[in-house]
Amino acid sequence: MQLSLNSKVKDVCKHPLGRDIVEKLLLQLGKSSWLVDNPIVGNLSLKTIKVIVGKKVGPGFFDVVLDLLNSELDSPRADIVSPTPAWWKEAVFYQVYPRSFTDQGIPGIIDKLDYLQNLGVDAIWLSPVYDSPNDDNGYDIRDYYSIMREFGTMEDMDALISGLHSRGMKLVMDLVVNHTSDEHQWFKEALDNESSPYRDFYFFRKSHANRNGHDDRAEHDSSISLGDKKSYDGKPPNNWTSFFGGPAWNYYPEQDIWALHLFSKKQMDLNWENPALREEIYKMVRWWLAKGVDGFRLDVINYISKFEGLPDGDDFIGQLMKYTGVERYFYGPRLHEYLKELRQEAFEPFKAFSVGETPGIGLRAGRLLTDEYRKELDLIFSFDHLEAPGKTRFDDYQYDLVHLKDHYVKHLNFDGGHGWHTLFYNNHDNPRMISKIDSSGLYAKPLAKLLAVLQMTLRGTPFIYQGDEIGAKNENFASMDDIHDVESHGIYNDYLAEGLGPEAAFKRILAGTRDHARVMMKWDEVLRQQGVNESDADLSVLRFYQDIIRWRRQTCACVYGTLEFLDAKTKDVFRYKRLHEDGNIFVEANLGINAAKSASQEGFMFVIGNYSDGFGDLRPYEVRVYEH
Ligand code: ISL
Repeated sequence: MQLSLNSKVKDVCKHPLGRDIVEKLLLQLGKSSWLVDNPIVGNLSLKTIKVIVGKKVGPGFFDVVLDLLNSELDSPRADIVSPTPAWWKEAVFYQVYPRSFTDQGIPGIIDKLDYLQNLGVDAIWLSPVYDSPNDDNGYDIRDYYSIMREFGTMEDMDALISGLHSRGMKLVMDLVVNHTSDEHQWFKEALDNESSPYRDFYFFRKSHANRNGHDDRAEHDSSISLGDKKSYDGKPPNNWTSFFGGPAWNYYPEQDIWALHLFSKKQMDLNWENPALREEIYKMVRWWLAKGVDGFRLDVINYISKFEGLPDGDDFIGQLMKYTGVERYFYGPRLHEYLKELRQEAFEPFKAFSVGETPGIGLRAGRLLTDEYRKELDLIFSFDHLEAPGKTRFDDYQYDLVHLKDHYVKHLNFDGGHGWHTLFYNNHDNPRMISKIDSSGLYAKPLAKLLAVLQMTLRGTPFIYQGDEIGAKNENFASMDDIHDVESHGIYNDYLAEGLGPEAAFKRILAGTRDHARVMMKWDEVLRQQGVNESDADLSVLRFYQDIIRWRRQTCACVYGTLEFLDAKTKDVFRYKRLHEDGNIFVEANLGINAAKSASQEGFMFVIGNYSDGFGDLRPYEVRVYEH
């Protein structure tokens, strides 16, 4: 059904994307869903709501939202099915960030394959190792077909693939196809020659002639010299902003043209509307798969379809989401079509695996991307569980695990068996989760083990990020000089431009910088944790990870068992069962530091926990796993 201003709030809530957006808003505002689900509000028309909130949200808001909702006509299936078995549902993945896993590039990773195998890992997701000028640590690819020199050679890559395969492990590479480096041959040719066939591989646009008023972002853009600013009329083609600070458009004075970059100024967005570009991408994916790669993690893959004409973003949404324009591409009108095509043309012939990185995608849209019958992606990474309601990554606050529990209760059974989930707490883009929960570090060890248990026993595929297995924490960076990430510096400059003092701006960067997760892997700590003479009662985090992964492997309930939450409404304690014909498990976890009553279940025997024994009240962040 097409929605219009005559539609009612309840119609919007019935729409999958509409419901996702409403829920996201309610979460941000800390309000209960009763606010929209009660019949009085539910029966109000959007026209009436517009009269009530119109001033606050501005004139274009409703049109923009309706445009977005009307671009999605499908709904997830309502029936319940049993999940089909797949290797990637059973596997434990481990993300390697090659710049800091070792300082030896790909040969360094090969040296650590035995370590990973001993840990119990089945597959690695390798962040980009392609040739790149490294403006964004390899997420700015210059040549998809060659390896970054400092990481090694194509022969090293082949050796990595065979080293993994000979150990029965798999390799998932990073696929960055929303953008390329501005040093990619396609972009260079496209910029230099207006009639190049590559011109339409990107978004080149003239200044927006009709934009009203003077856009002072141009004056603040220090990358453009004063002389150039004369020819540059201060009007980028639209008002979108970049995730890495400043406008999402780069101006090329010699050609008097702008090009779109949602990320850094050197990461130019690709135009997926162009079939020739899509064919180049599919060809490249097939080339890697033919080499033996087992699948891909698809970088910001939900951004590849932009609304036609690249219309301005809504200012109110921009303020709310911190980035202007996102609603014009985070769930674009041709996204499903492109994903189906990519799967069919490149993944399907190799039975390859895909996990999409999909920032901003909610529960229902997530199903439309991953439900098996839709033949799009196998899995997605969404990030709603990584921050508490109303908080962003750059807020300095204490993360409450009750949010995590609420998130899981809502999400993990929602796919009715048609889809599957990813279970992760860290990656190369986020500060360390255990530091967000407890900045004192006092509970780092029990917390690291608690997260390991949740990750290995909930319904979904675990993705360990390098360092999780030794309980890695945030770093004590002293100033911006210690920070290398292009995102942190871009956002820091935005903060200064907004009037924040250098100290306050640094404090925010310190809370959210991606560098916490990008420092060198602490191999001395690995050695220590491997070697310490410890009692079973106080295993190192590393030994605990090994144990729980090994146990997961032999416990079918952990993978395919049905998931049943107990006491879902009880705060502070998280209890669930996984039920399977080969045996059941029961997990209980104290989500805070106050003692909590244990409610062990009849017939279940204690298997593993993060304290010395499984008796009495639950201690701070204690988790216990039982079997029956
Ligand atoms: O969308 C965001 C904020 O809402 C960003 O956090 C965004 O999700 C994230 O930065 C996207 O990450 C991926 O693409 C980037 C790269 O820098 C990251 O390392 C990568 O994981 C651009 O390729």
